[in-house]
Amino acid sequence: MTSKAASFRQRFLSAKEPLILVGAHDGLGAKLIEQHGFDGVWASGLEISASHSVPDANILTMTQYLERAQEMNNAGSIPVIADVDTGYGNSSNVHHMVRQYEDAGIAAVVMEDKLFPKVNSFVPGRQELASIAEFSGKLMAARDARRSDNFLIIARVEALIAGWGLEEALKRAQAYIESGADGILIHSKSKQPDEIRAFLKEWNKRAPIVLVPTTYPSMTYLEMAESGVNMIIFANQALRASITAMHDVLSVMKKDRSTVAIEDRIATVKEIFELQGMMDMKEHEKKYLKTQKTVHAIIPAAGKPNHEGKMVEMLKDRPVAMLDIEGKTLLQRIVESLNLSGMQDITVLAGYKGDMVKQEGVAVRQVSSEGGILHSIEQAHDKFQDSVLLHYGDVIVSHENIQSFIALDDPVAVMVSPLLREGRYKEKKLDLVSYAKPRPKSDRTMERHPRNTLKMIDKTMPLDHAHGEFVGLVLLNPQGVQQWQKAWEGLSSTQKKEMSLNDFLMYLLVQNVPITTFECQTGWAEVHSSDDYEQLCSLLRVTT
Ligand code: SPV
Ligand code: MG
Repeated sequence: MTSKAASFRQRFLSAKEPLILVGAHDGLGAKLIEQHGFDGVWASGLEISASHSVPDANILTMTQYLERAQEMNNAGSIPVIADVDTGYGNSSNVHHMVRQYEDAGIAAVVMEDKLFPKVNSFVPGRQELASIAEFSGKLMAARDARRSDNFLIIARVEALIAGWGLEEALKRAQAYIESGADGILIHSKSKQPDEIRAFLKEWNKRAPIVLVPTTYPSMTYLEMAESGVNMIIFANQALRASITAMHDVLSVMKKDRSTVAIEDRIATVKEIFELQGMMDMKEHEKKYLKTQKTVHAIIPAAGKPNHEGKMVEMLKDRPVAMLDIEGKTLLQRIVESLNLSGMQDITVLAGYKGDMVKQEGVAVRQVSSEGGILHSIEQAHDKFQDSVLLHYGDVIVSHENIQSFIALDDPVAVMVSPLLREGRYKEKKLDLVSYAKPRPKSDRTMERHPRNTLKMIDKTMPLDHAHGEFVGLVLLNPQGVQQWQKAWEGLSSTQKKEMSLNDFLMYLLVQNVPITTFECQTGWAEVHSSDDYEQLCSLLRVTT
């Protein structure tokens, strides 16, 4: 692969039109400059100093300037041309500087013929020039130090800045080219481009030229192109723009004690994430980060209510998940439990009164309220990767239980409550569960969440055949996700539309997919009847 330095050298030396570089002081600035299609980044000494809140006068060390240049270089794929002031000392410092910058992947350096420590060219007063001989020696040291000709060394002539006139500027430029510089940056602080025009005319394209039109912005790109300029540097305009924007929002926030008025003129946090590569990092994590288990939670909450009694009235305008339970909706409580268990990717499938379903921090998908629960789960097909937790929208489970449940690594697991109450059985058709190898009733166990293997799940099972009740949570590990998908693909479209979750779990068993049962004696509740609802409210009233 061609290095940035090699391709920049080629473009700079043969430029038919001037390349345009923009000044920056950090990786973020460099990223924005690249996004806008500029040819390169100018690692500006003025900007880097200003961003440290110190004068542009070699207050910082070479290492500090280099670190920033490297950061800008790493931020993207366009070349970085570094402002290295006077080379940070004499010819020995220059030798060291060139090695460091070249090794860091910087494409070129621009070194100025002032005395160390320099002062920014626009600051009135001391602008001391090195002798031609001394600076030529530094250029020769720079040339000898570079490992490859691709690394460009551009000499910056400060004679016009120091008020030494056109003749001196031309003399210096010629001497520097003869000492091996690859190009000349001729700098001016004049408000009009006249002295630059005069220089360009006399110079007559003898060697590549770089301009920094900070004080003479009226000089057009066309004129610079026709005068044979190879590169233009807009050295500090992006920093100046950001200072103005920051003043603007800071004063509004101070005055209003609020950010409302400025929200629509500032970048979104999402935009920051994009610029800093957060999405790429997440993709990487998915691929390489094996320590953290990713569990996608899916909450089916689309079904039409088939409740009785007072619940009919309560669910007239909202699904069960949006019932208010002591100041928070059931959904909010479910999401809090999931968040506390470390789950962030949560998808709610809303159908019946779906526009009522709103919850911070979750993705709500509108699905049809017709068809079975599996049919709506299918709408979260894209979430069937890594591990998946299906969580009914009408149950609430403590985060301690969820945490222990999702720590399982069995292909398919269901959460079961071993407490079966006859009264409840009579009033509602429970999802009853029986185990393949039930423990004798008297057996003690040291396990907090005893496990078994599912034999049957069915609403019509006689109560004395059952070992527990399905709580409404199913966990699939990556292997279980695949087995689930495979079994699902084998169903006819009518089955897909109508099959209940119980039947599908039984179908998995028939396909030789074992299902683990995971017991939770306490720490869960469902909201089916108005009694359930009132009981849960009073429970939470006591504990919260
Ligand atoms: C810089 O950006 O640091 C420069 C250009 O050297 S100027 O500030 O215009 O001198
Ligand atoms: Mg500078």
